Amino acid sequence: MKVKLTVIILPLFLAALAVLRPAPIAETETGNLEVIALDPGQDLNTLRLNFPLDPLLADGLKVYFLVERKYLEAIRESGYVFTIETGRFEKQKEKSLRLKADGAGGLNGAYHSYRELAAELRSLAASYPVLARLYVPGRSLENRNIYALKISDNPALREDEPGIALLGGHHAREWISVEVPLLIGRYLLENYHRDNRVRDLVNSAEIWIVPLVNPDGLEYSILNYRLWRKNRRLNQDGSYGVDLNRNYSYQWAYDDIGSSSKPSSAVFRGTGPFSEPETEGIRKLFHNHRMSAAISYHSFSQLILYPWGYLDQPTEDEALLRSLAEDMAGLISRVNGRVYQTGRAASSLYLTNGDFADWAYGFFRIPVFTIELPPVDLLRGGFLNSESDIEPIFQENLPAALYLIERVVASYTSSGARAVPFFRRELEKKRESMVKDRPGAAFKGKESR
Ligand code: 0X9
Ligand code: CA
Ligand code: ZN
Repeated sequence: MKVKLTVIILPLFLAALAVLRPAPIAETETGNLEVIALDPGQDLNTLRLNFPLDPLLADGLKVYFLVERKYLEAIRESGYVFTIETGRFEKQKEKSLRLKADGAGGLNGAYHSYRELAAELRSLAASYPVLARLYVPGRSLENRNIYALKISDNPALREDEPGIALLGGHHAREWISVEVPLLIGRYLLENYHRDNRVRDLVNSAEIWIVPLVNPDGLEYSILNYRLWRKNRRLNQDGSYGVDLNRNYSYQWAYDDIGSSSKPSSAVFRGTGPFSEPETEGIRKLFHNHRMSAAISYHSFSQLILYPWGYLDQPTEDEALLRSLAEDMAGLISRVNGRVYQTGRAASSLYLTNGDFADWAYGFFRIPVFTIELPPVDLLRGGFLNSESDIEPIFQENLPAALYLIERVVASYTSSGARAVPFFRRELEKKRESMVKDRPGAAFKGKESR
């Protein structure tokens, strides 16, 4: 199935932006980048095979990529037609000299910086000690915590309950993807006592809220360069960043279309599977706590994607994954009327290898979805989501997340072998021996048995 990207560009806003001069980008590693827009009728897969391009978005009319300036001539000579749109992407450096990331009305407005997120998670864990416990399954390169808020009854104990992980913030610039899992977590806690459904779900599952997989990248995006995507690894060649959503072990480096071996590429896969401490933290979390389902929030395009991403082939569980995705999309559209298209990840605009979803499904055989949240509100706040997007995007995603948790709980409690979520245990075992993954290191978190 072909998934169409459905971002809607508002012509008015484009006209307003057209008068803005391209902002000079001072940072060494971003100074040589341009944003180009191409007609999607052209062979973009071949283009991406030949040049390191960073896909930014598609709006149904054009596909936008970040690319190093030195490639522009060669791309043109290969027969591709594009326009340069760099001026539309304002840099925040100048503002950041005056404003800090933290605090209301700062550079990131209502969105959470790392520090704000840490404070919020600590406060939730402190306010709901009976229902929530904060874990740190890993630390980033710059030594920030990767937080995992566990929400369940008896949260300090491992109980025989299915785990559901809601992840966000793999990509630095996708700020809304941090807010949605955080707000879902807060909603569960705040409504536990007044909503029977929420109470039942929280009592019968272990819900892991991991809103920010890439804290270093987020801070860089807030303070330096709004469109930063990767983590902040200083690579061999002097460039920065590994794409954390290409650094997972399942089919890592399967080909050079779905990820890049070139460090300066926006989809650089790293020097090896789990070479980055951030993905290693997620790996640990999943190896030390049995997960039965996961959603990885990204932005944007309004899509619900399921594996595979590395190859345009169905998984053995595609029918079930598809029906879950369709059910979730139906629940989402009922809230604000926004349509999220569903489909196999690889059938969408491009292939990926080493992404979280392929790994979590490939290794654990659980239902895993990548949800690409809605596009920017172009009339408010520029290219990226406005502050007023946070609440409606959370609201529309809440029923879908609750539904997935509910389905997982129902399947878990009705199966004889309780560890089996949706898919067969035998396959999971077989897969474990097939997949090259590092053996689980001892968990250094605080959880007691
Ligand atoms: O490229 C990614 O990692 C995800 N898109 S994003 O624009 N948020 O960076 C997509 C991951 C899902 N996999 C595939 N589409 N194959
Ligand atoms: Ca529990
Ligand atoms: Zn993303």
